[in-house]
Amino acid sequence: MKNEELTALIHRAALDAGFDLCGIAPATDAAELKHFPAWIAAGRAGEMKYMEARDEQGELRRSSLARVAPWARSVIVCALNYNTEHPYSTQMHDPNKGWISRYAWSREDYHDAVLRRLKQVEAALREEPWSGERPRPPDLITRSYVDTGPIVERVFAKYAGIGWIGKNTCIINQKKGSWLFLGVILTSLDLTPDGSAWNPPAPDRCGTCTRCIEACPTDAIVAPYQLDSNKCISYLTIEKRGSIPEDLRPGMGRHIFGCDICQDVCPWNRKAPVTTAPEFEPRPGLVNPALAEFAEKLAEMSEEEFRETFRGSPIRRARRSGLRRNAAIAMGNSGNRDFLPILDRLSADQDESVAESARWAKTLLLSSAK
Ligand code: B12
Ligand code: SF4
Ligand code: SF4
Repeated sequence: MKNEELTALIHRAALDAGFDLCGIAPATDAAELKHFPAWIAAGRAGEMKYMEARDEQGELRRSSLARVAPWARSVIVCALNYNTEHPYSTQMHDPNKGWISRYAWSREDYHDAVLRRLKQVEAALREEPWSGERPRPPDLITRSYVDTGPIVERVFAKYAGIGWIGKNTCIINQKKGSWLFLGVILTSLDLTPDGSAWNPPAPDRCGTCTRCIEACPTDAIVAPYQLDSNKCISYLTIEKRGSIPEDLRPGMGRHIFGCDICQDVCPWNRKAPVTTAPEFEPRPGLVNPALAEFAEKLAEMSEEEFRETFRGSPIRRARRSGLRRNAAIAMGNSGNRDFLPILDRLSADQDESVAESARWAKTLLLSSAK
């Protein structure tokens, strides 16, 4: 089998597995990776210590694939559309309701949904192309990752032709928009990098647009293509443990988990197609949930009930404590004094980050004009 045939087989396997896009990048360190050490040095990763993992020589693992996986020759990048037919956060203005990020509505955690499909492509690559004429290389290595590898996935997605890196730092595809999850397969095979008619590499199509930068309520996009996690609502509501810095709370609006604003306002998402993957159909109660109900339900749940209710959901990452803290802040930002009684109760909560956030929210509501 010729190299082009191998590439075609991978594309076909990716489509069969249900991916929307697939491309192949060389496993070389692209220029964009040079920004990574500076990003870490500036503290942009906040408390996400896993981003700072270093090798024995003390080098950041994610800054060089050539160093961390010298055996890898190619990176197969696959993308899965998770968009469903529901309005954008920027269209929802009910002060009684909060926002959970589009990607987290799903019935199955995206890590599992993407990894399952990657394993299918990996199996096809390990089994199908080889015959007596072209026996499988005995030292063939393949490794699938969704977030978990020492890789800045978006850089390889760019060189695989999946899309360009937008000023909001997301991978955007000209036809599919940016509601895409990424997954990568590293392989020791020297595959022909992409550029097929199916998926040609795309130039940067942000042009003079700066909508995402202007729309970000916490100014987290500190410069085009540069995001400071410490300020990003996605980081604050999902990754940050304990209290959220007070100066950032007003900008969080009514976000309970994640944030979609810099993608909602992107012109390339105006006509984004919807997914065909059934696991991304929203779970009941997660699209624009009523804040009081959401907070009450969480308050009544034990930790075990929480784990059970959200089994297989990305929501679990924020933990029950984080979600309750976020809901309290969201109620404060709602401007709706009907939330005062529930905030009163939460102010005496055993969980100090919930109690403290509720007290902050109460003060904010009481100080705002009626
Ligand atoms: C840590 C992380 C986060 C952090 C930090 C985000 C960030 N922008 O770095 C937080 C928690 C904030 C986050 C939020 C989100 N995330 Co996230 N996240 C990751 C993770 C695990 C690592 C990202 C990383 O390495 N960041 C480090 C920075 C330096 O890299 P980068 O932003 O990609 O930046 C590169 C380019 O911008 C480049 N660059 C290009 N041109 C230029 C020009 C200049 C001048 C400069 C300086 C740099 C530069 O330099 C960087 C590389 O060194 C990846 C999975 C993975 N392993 O890659 C998912 C990932 C990026 N996240 C994803 C998603 C879906 C989200 C959210 C949409 C979730 C949500 N709705 O809340 C938001 C989007 C926020 C946003 N605008 O980025 C998807 C993105 C898919 C896509 N279409 O792009 C990924 C790929 C997960 C996946 N497997 O699908 N995430
Ligand atoms: S996800 Fe939200 S907070 Fe983070 S950069 Fe985008 S708009 Fe800003
Ligand atoms: S909103 Fe504009 S600048 Fe931002 S990513 Fe989309 S096209 Fe690029």
